Amino acid sequence: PGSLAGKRGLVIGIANEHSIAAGCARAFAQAGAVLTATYLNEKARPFVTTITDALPCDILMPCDVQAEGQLEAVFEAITQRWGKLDFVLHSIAFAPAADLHSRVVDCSAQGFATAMDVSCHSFLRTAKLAEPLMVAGGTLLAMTYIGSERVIPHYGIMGPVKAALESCVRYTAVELGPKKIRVNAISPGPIATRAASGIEHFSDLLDTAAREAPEKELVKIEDCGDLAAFLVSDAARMLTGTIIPIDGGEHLLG
Ligand code: 0WD
Repeated sequence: PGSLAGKRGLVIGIANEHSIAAGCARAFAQAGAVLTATYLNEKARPFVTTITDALPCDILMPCDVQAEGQLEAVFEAITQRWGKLDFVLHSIAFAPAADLHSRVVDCSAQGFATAMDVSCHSFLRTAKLAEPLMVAGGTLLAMTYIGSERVIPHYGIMGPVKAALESCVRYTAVELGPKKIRVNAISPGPIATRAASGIEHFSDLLDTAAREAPEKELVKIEDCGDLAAFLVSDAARMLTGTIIPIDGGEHLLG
């Protein structure tokens, strides 16, 4: 049995086979976990089932975190079916294109609120719903990017949003620590996904990473999966409140 044998986890953020969450879901399953997965809407569903059909996935439900009641319905289904939860991966982000492509200075109040709601506050809502199900402790994982700390060209308003997400990881780690609920974030280098394609000149980030990261190689979703599987395993039992870069060392460079 793998290191996640007997564990049950929720994966939010598989959009297609290229999604970081898809790499994580496969790694969780490989290590023996049983999953609940969500898809954004009916249009996305077939791309998600391509992944989940091959995995031990007990529950598959729609979840647009902005749609009233959908996140709650997922947790209700988990409560009915499992009565407990060991880990959650939150791997979603969104900013309206106009705000993403504008200067941070010009971000609209509505665009800012939407980006923060989908990409950050939904993590807090997920944590709150998971808390009562993590009776024997658990792990919450978020997906972030170094644009939180450094000004990365064209990352725009997602930089401040990821900074807020990382801060939420630290605060919730302190708040939930006494219940043995650990909270961490993975910070991958650039990966060509659909979300990434919304960032202008994203291929420049890929080129730079491949050329300049110490390991001279791009991080893959399988690499993120291996790290995620470790983080939700008992082997990471004393690890909480951290932001872990997985980028071949690119974060070390100026
Ligand atoms: O280089 C990258 N790709 C990096 C991504 C580097 C570092 C971090 N990340 C982060 C992203 O910011 C995000 O938090 O990883 C996370 C996962 O993103 P991804 O795997 O790169 O992208 P993708 O496969 O597109 O998955 C993100 C999904 C959305 O996809 P689309 O393409 O439809 O925007 O987030 C989901 C959606 O499936 N999503 C939502 N899910 C529920 N409710 C919502 C929503 N309202 N909005 C977007």
